[in-house]
Amino acid sequence: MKLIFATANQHKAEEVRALLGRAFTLLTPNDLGYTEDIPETGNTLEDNALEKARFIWKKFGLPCFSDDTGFEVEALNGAPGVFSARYAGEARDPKANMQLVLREMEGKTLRTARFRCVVALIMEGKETCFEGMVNGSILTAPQGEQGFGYDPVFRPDGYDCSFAELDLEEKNKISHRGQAISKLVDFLRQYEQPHL
Ligand code: ITT
Repeated sequence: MKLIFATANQHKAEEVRALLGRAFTLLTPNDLGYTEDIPETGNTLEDNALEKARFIWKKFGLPCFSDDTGFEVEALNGAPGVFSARYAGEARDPKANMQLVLREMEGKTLRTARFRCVVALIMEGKETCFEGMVNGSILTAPQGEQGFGYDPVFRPDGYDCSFAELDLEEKNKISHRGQAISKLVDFLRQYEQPHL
């Protein structure tokens, strides 16, 4: 099955490709020659995920899904949340975003944090959303080189390392995105061609 993943983030695409396996051919807008921004102007992850999926669906008319993810820190009242990509400004610099969150967390003892991910699918014109979430805590300094975004400062519950110290398969097993994509795959089973 051919699916478009409405993202400009190649790290997300790499994680999702590993999760979907061979039953799906995953294309990104970039693979189809579209290199401009995909609008995301909503105030919730759900709104943004739907906006991105609708935009790409209208452009290409192929089955399509998107992913909107927020890093939610309890002591910051859920920030950066839906503003995770541009927390430190319109440059959308992941390192600057992470450093800003760390500065705002200086001296705070409440370290609870989570990633929440909403995947929006448009299939035969019908919209469906899937959610994944992973609880953990925010570290006081970055650790590890793998992953992307806020991974170096997030320690998932039950682990003594950051997301950036796990390899892609290990992160996928427990991550917000891994959970949401696993629900997407279950849902897509109904569209599989029966084997004769
Ligand atoms: P697309 O909208 O093109 O998919 P994006 O990077 O803008 O890509 P989001 O709007 O979902 O993605 O923004 C989420 C922000 O949170 C962004 O800065 C990412 O770097 C970060 N992020 C997303 N998923 C993450 C993950 O699994 N681990 C760490 N940081 C993540």
